[in-house]
Amino acid sequence: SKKPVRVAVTGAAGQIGYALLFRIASGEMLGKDQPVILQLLEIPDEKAQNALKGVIMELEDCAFPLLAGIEAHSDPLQAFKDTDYALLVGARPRGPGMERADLLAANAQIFTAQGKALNAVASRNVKVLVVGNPANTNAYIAMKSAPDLPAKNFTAMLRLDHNRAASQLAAKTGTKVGDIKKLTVWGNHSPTMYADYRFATTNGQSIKALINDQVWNAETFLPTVGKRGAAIIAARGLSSAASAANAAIDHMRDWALGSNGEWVTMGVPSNGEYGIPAGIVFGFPVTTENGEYKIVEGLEIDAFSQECINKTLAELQGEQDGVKHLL
Ligand code: NAX
Repeated sequence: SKKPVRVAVTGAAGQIGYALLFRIASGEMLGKDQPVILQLLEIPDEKAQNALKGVIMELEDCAFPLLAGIEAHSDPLQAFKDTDYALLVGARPRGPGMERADLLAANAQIFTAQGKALNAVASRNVKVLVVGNPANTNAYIAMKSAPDLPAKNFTAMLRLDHNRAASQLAAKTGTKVGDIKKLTVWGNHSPTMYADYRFATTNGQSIKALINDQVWNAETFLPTVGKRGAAIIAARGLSSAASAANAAIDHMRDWALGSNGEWVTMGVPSNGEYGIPAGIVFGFPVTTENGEYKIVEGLEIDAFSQECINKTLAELQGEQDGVKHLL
């Protein structure tokens, strides 16, 4: 049987952690033949550490055959030791009265420390997914703080936006979500993201042609996908957790095991594709194979799309400028 791989998860006692860890341990992320060792990180706070102990008791009680070990940590230098995968979920949420700059600074501190720890102790091929918000900018900070690791291995989660868009399109076209291909989401994981179905098909038919309604695209579809997180908070009183965990599983599974030629959306550092300045962590369409992703190139960008991409890029550049002095 395969040698266990190490999977670090931060914010492990949080909502997303609770929806995520059991699925990783059951083999849904890395395959039903891949044993895993979970290296869980929480803040040193006693309440968080106790909650983490409770989650670990439940993981033990699942008796997952693939779960080869569980560790609880409060220090990233221990949690990231030799880790092959790192899911950075824990982040500082915006508190009452907290300014945007304060939020960026608090997260810059967390992701600088975690990037440095990954740089010091993780596997040299560690695959990093940042879920904690602002996800793209946090991934950028971690990447910049880990100069000895490949920059391309730092990614941000746009997959929830991608999956939300797919589900809206399936409903609109009356087709199955599993039949939708060649969908993508450009940009920042925020309401400015641009979910783009111009190339998408369902059962091989062009979704754009089926819908044929640019007003619906601009005034219904994009706002619905962009504000879906807020709609879930309004309905549930809590932010999306199970769907976020599911998206994290999808992102890592496709990266590790391949997308079989299909497009998926990942937030990855640009190499200048589509005029996005190099280094910016941006949602792109990618295909994945043999543990590597490749940005889909050569897509035509029409005027409406360019406007949307410019808007989400400007927001990301603003975030990046806001943390530059901290790196
Ligand atoms: P919770 O507040 O339930 O859990 C976060 C956990 O992280 C807490 O237990 C906290 O103690 C821990 N934590 C905080 N700082 C830490 C640090 N420096 N090291 C280790 N652990 C730390 O939040 P949850 O609902 O689980 O959401 C987690 C993050 O995901 C938030 O930043 C949230 O905004 C973000 N999201 C990102 C999404 C995406 O698509 N990229 C969607 C869902 C979600 O909103």
